[in-house]
Amino acid sequence: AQSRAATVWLTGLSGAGKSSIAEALARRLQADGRPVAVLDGDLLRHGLNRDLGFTPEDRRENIRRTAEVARLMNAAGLSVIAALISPHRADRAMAATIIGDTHFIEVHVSTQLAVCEARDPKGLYARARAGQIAQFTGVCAPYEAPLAPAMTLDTQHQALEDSAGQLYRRLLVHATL
Ligand code: GGZ
Repeated sequence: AQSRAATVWLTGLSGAGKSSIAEALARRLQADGRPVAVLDGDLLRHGLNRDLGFTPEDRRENIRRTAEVARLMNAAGLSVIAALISPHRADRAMAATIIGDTHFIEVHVSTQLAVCEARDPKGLYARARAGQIAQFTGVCAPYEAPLAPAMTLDTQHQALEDSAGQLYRRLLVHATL
């Protein structure tokens, strides 16, 4: 089958491993000579989305802008790996509509809260538990898991690099990217 540019959309809690999987997957695809860009929520919030916070409205706008960028990149022939918490089903559905349902591959990085919280690489969960971060996903703001993701990656029982490899093989088998 003919490969074509699409967007892999990684959703999951803070600390679930989305960014690491996105970078590892991008390296594999780039090694194959496939043009790919990573859109990381945390990084976009330093530039394009620096005016946005974490209210439901701001998260929705964050996801809308990121999806519009992904759409433009896909149209230019560049595949995209997006890594955003994107905690609301309705917002991910909006992203799918913007990008185009047939170009949107939803992947749940399903690492459970207790594991993310034990990792706490940036100390954000501890600060959220101490009441120092409002609306922190999983602590005092909701996360709605996908009901029918294209794939679910469990980073609790396998290394991040193995999750990336699993996703990479799946994309190749389906000639998605
Ligand atoms: C969730 C927060 C918050 C709150 C700061 N809730 O794991 P990180 O630290 O490095 O990446 C997270 C990032 C979340 O940005 P997203 O654009 O992915 O979120 S969303 O899709 O919901 O718009 C986290 C950090 O920002 N962070 N405050 N209150 N994550």
